[in-house]
Amino acid sequence: MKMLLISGSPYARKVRIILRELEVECELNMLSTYPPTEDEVGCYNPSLRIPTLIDGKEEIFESDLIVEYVLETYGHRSGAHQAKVPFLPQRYKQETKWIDLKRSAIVETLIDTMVNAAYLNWCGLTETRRNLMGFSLESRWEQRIARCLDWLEEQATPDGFSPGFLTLQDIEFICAVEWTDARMQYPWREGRPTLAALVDSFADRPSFAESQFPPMPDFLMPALEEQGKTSSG
Ligand SMILES: N[C@@H](CCC(=O)N[C@@H](CS)C(=O)NCC(=O)O)C(=O)O
Repeated sequence: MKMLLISGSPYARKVRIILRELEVECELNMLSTYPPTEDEVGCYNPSLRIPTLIDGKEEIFESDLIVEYVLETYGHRSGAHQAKVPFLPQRYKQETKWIDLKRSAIVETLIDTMVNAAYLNWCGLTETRRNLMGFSLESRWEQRIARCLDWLEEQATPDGFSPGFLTLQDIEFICAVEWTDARMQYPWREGRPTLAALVDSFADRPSFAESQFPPMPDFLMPALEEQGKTSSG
């Protein structure tokens, strides 16, 4: 099995963490250029995005589908149960199905919005004018990010969203906020002590420690400084 990815992708990192938790061998094919080219990814994934997983004849894309595939195919691996806080190799627990799925959905909205906000900023667009419907995209996104984080703060415990286990929702959330720490200066910890404690509680776990995001590339540093100025007013 091999996966096409870049080391700075929050979508790829969650798959990496799950593979590591399940002790599934996978060749990590780190792409050296960004964005992925037609030649590298186009023959596997029409969206031209990573992560893309190739397992024999099966080519899987979209990180959530990759997660489903990995859990269905390799979720029974015993390694998953050996840790003190075991990884729960399923998308949700039956008794908390809808809340688990809603948490995953909100975390996905959170990371998509944060990535869009960062990309807009890296285009030099720190303030767009109101659109034809009368609202500005970035203030709507800012509002959404804050509301999603506040909603998650109410749901979290310092030991995870379902204490006693490492769940998919914990992994998805940690990948989302640690990406923002590495790529934009968004103060998500402020006023959200439970989420901060949750992230810190898993920091030393090998699957997280080994897949940390690399530092911001030099060519994005000016944008990061600009973001810092904007968020501190
Ligand atoms: N919904 C997709 C998002 C994947 C995604 O946006 N990947 C980024 C890297 S973090 C990418 O490949 N971007 C290239 C592009 O937008 O052309 C997933 O969950 O896999």
